[in-house]
Amino acid sequence: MLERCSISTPKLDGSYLEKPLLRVLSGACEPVPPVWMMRQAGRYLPEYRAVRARAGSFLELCFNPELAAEVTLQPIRRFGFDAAILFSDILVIPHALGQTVRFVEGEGPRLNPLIDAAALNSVRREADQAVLAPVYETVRRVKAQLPKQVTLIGFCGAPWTVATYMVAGRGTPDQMPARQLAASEPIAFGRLIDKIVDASARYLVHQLEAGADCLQIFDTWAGALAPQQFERWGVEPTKRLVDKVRERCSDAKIIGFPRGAGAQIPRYVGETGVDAISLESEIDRNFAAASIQSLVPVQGNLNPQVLMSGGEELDRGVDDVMTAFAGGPFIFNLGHGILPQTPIAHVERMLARVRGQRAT
Ligand code: 1CP
Repeated sequence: MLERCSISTPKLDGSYLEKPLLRVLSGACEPVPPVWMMRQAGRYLPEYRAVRARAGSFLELCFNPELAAEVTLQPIRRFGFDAAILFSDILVIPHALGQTVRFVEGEGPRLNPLIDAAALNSVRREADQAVLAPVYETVRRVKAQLPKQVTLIGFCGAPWTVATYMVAGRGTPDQMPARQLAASEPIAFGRLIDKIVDASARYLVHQLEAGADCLQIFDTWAGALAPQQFERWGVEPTKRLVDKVRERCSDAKIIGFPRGAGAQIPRYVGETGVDAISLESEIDRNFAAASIQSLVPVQGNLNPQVLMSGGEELDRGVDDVMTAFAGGPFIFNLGHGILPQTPIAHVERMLARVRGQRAT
């Protein structure tokens, strides 16, 4: 168990000392928590919309190192966040595994669904690294331009969450198609999960080699699984993914985001070995502080809707989150991605509040 407020840095190289977010991931409590936002590069920023319009399709933006690096850096320049997150998407892995992926404006991703065992088995064994190479180039470019105190976060989707999109072909309210196929074709579904684990491990290792300082694994659909299924399809594959990354990069720092996993998160921490947990807005804060933050540093939790509302509701929301997690290592963030309609002034107000400056 991690001792509260102790620095247990495995490798005290310069980057740990310079970057507040990495210090927190090593167990330190910062008097002012480092802060960033999920989906911080996105439609709420006019400068993002301008680049997005030039890029062509969304995937073309993800695979254009010059433009992807530019949109990764935009929120750092505008707000001075403590972390930049690589601009890409979790669905570049299905794309590199040979599945057709496209993004429909205003709707979201569309893939050719995998409807039966034969379709599951038809997925390529290995990701095409030529497809992913531009993402690594984006990491190198961002790294070269990032202020030294800013942490660069690489990421991928958790195997379960990526599989849900590969099976359903899109986001659905409960990702039922993947739950059904996992139940009716567990062997073929397990093989798909294995392919995603291998491709994602390699993808993350390449991101670290290109300059990512730490990683986040997004398991957006963890909460769609009942506990036993979460163990089988959520925890176990994530553990293998983490182990494979650490085989190559033993000191890799990894944040897990098992959204909706609630009471199962302490077990997820113990079994997967992630270094920190990103907390959704809906989680019970007392539980999270007592049973998760006592194990590992935590991140997140501000409701994106509260950020969109702004005003005093936002001030109270920020204060509540800060108070709940003041007793241990903490990174300020949202519980999920920023909503596209969010006014920029609200982000500024949130940052001022977190950093103890007077609200403007
Ligand atoms: O141009 C646009 O505005 C398209 C919207 C968009 C953006 C900005 C999509 C489509 N993806 C992204 C970038 C993205 N996606 C990032 C970049 C870094 C950042 O945070 O700034 C990251 C980390 C993701 C991760 C991602 N993509 C997740 C996991 C986190 C989460 O939000 O739950 C998921 C589930 C996706 C799939 C996806 N990509 C895009 C959409 C709209 C969705 C969700 C689709 C759905 O479930 O209906």
